[in-house]
Amino acid sequence: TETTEMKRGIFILFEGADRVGKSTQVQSLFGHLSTTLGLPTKQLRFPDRTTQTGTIINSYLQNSTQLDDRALHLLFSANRWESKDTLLKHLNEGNSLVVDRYSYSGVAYSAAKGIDFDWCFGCEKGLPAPDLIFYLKMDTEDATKRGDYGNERYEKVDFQKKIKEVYESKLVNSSWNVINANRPIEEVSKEINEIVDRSIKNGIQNKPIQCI
Ligand code: Z5A
Ligand code: MG
Repeated sequence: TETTEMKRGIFILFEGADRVGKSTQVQSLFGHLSTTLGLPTKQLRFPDRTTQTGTIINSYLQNSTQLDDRALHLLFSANRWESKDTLLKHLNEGNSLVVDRYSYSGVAYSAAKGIDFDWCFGCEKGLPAPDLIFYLKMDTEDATKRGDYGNERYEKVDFQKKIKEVYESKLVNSSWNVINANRPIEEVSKEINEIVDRSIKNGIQNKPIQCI
């Protein structure tokens, strides 16, 4: 039937500034999809620090490499482009993807440094687009109080406020799911699981994969 032909995995993305709980919620949703719903699911994160571009990015983030801001932006973007075929293959083979950061992190962090927004966004055009985006939202000050804050290059309050500003004024739109992230982990997960369950019930997996 037509429904069977359309069957593919769904691409779910988590975005937001530092320490809002993205990685925590990625893991929780992965459990919900794979165990509770029994769907074949994979977990991915960007930057993928295991590739050649990822190695340079990692060294930059740990403050050990100096790089031109635009060159860095292109590396982050290339890090996504080199995974494009894998992303599409997984989705077309029926694997759902729960992804920790993607194009919007790339644009938010670079535009927050003052690089032209459209130039930043242009590099992402043509990449596979997520079916569902969760934007985890909370006050910067509260996020900075969370565990491990302050070890990497970008973990400075003023810069984090600029990132939040770019997300909320230029990236988040009515198709995104804005989640109050300043609540207990289980409460946040429950809201996310409900949105995902409802989206699957409404046939989100039957739409063709879009491009950014
Ligand atoms: N970057 C970029 O510039 N350009 C790009 O294109 C991309 C990324 C893709 C590395 O990212 C950096 O790369 C990042 C953006 C930039 N900037 N910096 N720095 P990363 O994804 O590797 O960053 P991370 O190290 O995983 O941290 P994070 O993403 O900022 O954190 P998080 O994933 O949002 O939060 P978490 O690890 O789930 O939780 C943080 C802590 O809070 C932890 O102790 C949790 O146990 C706790 N937590 C989580 N949820 C809660 C709730 N609900 N209540 C209380 N405590 C909680
Ligand atoms: Mg994380």
